[in-house]
Amino acid sequence: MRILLYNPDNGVTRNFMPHLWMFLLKSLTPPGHEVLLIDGNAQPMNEAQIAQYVRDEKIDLVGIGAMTRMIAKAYRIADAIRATGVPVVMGGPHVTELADEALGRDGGPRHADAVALGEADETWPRIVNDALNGQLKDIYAPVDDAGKESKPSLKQYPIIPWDSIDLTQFNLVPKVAFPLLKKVGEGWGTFRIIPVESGRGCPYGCEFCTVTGFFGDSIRFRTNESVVNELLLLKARARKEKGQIAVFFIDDNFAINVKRTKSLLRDIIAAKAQVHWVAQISANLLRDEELCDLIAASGGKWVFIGMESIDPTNLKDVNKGFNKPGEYATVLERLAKRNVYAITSFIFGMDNDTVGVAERTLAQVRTWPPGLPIFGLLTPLPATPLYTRLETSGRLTRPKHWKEFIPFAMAHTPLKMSIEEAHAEVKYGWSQAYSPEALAHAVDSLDDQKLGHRINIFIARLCFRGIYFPMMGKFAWLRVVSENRHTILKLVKEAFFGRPARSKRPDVQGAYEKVVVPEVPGEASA
Ligand code: B12
Ligand code: SF4
Repeated sequence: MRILLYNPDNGVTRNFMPHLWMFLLKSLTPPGHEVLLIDGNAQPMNEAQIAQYVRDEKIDLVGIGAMTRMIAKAYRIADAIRATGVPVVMGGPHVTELADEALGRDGGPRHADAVALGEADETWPRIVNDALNGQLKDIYAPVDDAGKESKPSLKQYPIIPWDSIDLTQFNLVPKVAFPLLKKVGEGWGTFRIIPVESGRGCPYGCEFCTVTGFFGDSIRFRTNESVVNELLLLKARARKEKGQIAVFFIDDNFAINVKRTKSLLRDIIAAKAQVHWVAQISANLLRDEELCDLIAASGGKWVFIGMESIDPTNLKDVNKGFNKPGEYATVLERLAKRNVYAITSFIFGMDNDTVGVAERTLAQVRTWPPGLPIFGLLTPLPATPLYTRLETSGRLTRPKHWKEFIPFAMAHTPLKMSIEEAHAEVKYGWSQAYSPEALAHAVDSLDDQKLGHRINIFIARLCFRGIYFPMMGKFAWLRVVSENRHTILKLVKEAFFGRPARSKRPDVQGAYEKVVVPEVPGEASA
């Protein structure tokens, strides 16, 4: 069969990274089938275009995966494909929770011929065989022989053939710039951010999160060897195509078992498998100095920290009391001393939030080492304890918010402010944190660092700005470049003419230099 795996676009940002599920299912497909991948964020298609594609390419089976926020688009695409007579299987977190919706058993229209519940590593080969025999069932659940729910072990993780897989749609370097950039340094002809998982599951059970329910509270890890080999494969590919690769360890909490993470990072260093990487790690686990040393030494550049709120009452309300706002600054300083910076994620519209929460949060953020703050709204995702709590108390204003997805819009009323006030707080957060002044300040606060680091933080800020302010056209970019021209000119001038030697920040000097950070090929230096 010819199988198409399709991920719908999120309608807000272009993709900066492919979705792992597509590559994983491709690798787990039984031999004898051809699997094509389309990520709508990289190759946007409307319903008519996808139907035409399916006909032209003579596709026999389509698999669609989607988060809740893309599910309306996923259903529209599925309807268009099914209208051509090709069966559609859907999987991922949303349809796992609301299989009846996808199968039209809730009174609405049917969108999928079959639904894969939960982790599909073991059910996917069965789905493909049933489709081949024209015997697709409605629901595929991961259960053992006794009919009990089973979670796949990650010990026999498939080899994703990163060295040969077609990744053209995921190159972040504009096509026109390929030939020139190939020759810069060790080559920048391509730049890709690749998702790699080293483990699954999180026991913390934060109220708004689907992960503990979906992946379970028992944590499973791949072997160190399998992760290291994957990194080596990725590095080899980057070298071959004179490009760069960075890795996003998509584990929900990369250091959930600190001992295991340290052993993995040591093995990465020993095998010289370092690439620049980013991972999600909760603040409480970053108290460990040795872990932070190993993060830096193994290529870690950015850590995503779900801070959520600077208010302990809010954190307790959503079952995330293990976050201690009092230690955020120390944790970020600890990372910054090693040249590792943080993507700090905040949620507004929590029950104890009042007007002014964005400014109060920013007032703290401004005292921290520069990073990438991001702001969202508390969102009741289906099947989360939060959804049940708000539904029971009659506070949902858009109980099926996913049917009509609106970016940065609440679906329930916060307790101490109105919905409009919560929206204004998010807008304020983004506008202030990504204003030209804030960007200039972030660059200046790294005055004692290599030019490369300062350029990195500037570019990262420009890109993150696009999460809230759509950057879809050339003009959007031109406007931003013009607004930030002073900072850009300053960096360009320094690149060409250098700058007078400066003394290092006294708080950073000693500790920073003690850490032995092996050079990662392609690291920008100036
Ligand atoms: C990486 C990641 C991202 C990346 C983007 C996605 C990418 N390019 O990979 C980034 C960081 C950008 C991101 C952003 C967001 N994310 Co996110 N993200 C993840 C994360 C951590 C890993 C995803 C992953 O690759 N998992 C590993 C793979 C193997 O698992 P999987 O995708 O679930 O696939 C398995 C099964 O679901 C199934 N499957 C999946 N699809 C299909 C399709 C078919 C046909 C079949 C048969 C099976 C199948 O088989 C796979 C193998 O078992 C997950 C949490 C998690 N651990 O999954 C959250 C998660 C997906 N994100 C979530 C959310 C809410 C968001 C945001 C909305 C957060 C926010 N408030 O801004 C944004 C939205 C982004 C956007 N604009 O689209 C939620 C989604 C919940 C939901 N019901 O929709 C999750 C589950 C985390 C959570 N807190 O609950 N995210
Ligand atoms: S720590 Fe992160 S992944 Fe784990 S339950 Fe909380 S929000 Fe979800």
